[in-house]
Amino acid sequence: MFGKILIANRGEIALRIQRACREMGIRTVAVHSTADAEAKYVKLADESVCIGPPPSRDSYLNIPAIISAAEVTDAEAIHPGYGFLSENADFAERVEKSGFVFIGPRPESIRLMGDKVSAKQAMKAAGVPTVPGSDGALPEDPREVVRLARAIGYPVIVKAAGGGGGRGMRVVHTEAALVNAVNMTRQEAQTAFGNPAVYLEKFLENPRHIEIQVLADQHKNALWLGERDCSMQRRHQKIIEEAPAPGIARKIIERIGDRCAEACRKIGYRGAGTFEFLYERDQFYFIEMNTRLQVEHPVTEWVTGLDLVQLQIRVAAGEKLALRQRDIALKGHAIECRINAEDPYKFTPSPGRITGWHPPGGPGVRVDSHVYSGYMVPSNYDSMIGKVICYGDSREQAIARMRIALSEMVVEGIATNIPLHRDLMLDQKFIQGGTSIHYLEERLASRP
Ligand code: MV4
Repeated sequence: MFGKILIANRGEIALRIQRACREMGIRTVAVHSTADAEAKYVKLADESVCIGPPPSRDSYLNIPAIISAAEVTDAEAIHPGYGFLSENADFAERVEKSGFVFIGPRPESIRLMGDKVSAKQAMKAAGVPTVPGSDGALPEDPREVVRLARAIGYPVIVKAAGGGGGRGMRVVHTEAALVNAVNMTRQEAQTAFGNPAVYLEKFLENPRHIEIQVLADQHKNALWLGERDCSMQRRHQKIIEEAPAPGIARKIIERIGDRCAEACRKIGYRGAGTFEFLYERDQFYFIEMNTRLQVEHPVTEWVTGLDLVQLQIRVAAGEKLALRQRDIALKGHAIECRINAEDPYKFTPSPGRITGWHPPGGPGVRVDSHVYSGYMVPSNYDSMIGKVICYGDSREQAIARMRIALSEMVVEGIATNIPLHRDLMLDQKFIQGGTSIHYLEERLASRP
């Protein structure tokens, strides 16, 4: 096992990774920007290195500075967390070329999944059901594009191969609008991603967003660790996630989960990963794969009883998975509310000093956060200041505990979205379960 790991991230996930390392007897190196110099998780690490000024591109995205920090501290491995460099294949490659272990997939897997066209083709070939659409990138000839869209049937969606997570896509309802939409998306894709390749899919009007967690070792063993329902989102930012997904037959999910694990074996995947699906009318359609640990991993941890970060570290060190698929059983229900420093209904960011921090507690409550009374929320990074995760034997109990947790929670000095979460925990449609990806935005739009 590693003796020392460098954590190439900040905030709650830097603290989460640190805790896993500490439990495993691994020393930790925190890297931080000048904006995070006084953060408690930086002081809690065994060592820390300042890697640059506040802007991410000069610090948390500064590859040479991070590799130098690993060299001067004699770290053996680098955990990238989520966001920042976590899905940057060039970073993973440079980490390994410099003699460190990248705690994540092989660079080739990151590259394969980073291109949404090659990701979809690989997963389709590996037996994962995908959204009907163009088989690969669109040809130049507009007549062929028109033919393809007719075969798929309107509405269609044009997506950039270099996009993902909601960037670089356009819905097209009629043939008259098609060619212009394809050209516009191509141009934007060239500018934003340096890759003009685009593809077509049938546009699903009212799906849910369900994802499957996987974990693979370097010896061709792969497991799927249940699913998460991440449909409660606004502008591609998830705010509530839960496991398991309410109202979906276990048989259907098990078939998809087994396909995901098998696909991991086929492509020689290693580490943790997430298969993203749209779910509509009892059917799963693969859209993208994330090759990192996700923000919402705690809901999976709670219903499986596993520590995903420790498992990531173990498989990165070359250990064989000690678990078999039959050892994985989902128990109970977990819900996560992301707590953001923002206006709860206008969504404008609210950085500044937290003057009072009173997190909830009690049975079935977990709070993953790096903040404290007196903490300054910097304006340079995203607005998430923590996550409240509640567990129950049933979904009803998890919701009831979340209501209590949110009623106890007080954050002073800045605005947070806690009032929105309190509303949602009383929302009849949410309580019923199974709302689509559009539900939150529609509800916010119709607020008096
Ligand atoms: C779609 C779709 C409907 N049909 N693809 C948005 C983010 C990216 N991961 C894929 N996205 C979508 N792809 C087809 N064929 C609707 C979305 C979508 C969405 C997906 C997941 C979570 C939130 C979303 C919000 C708006 C649109």
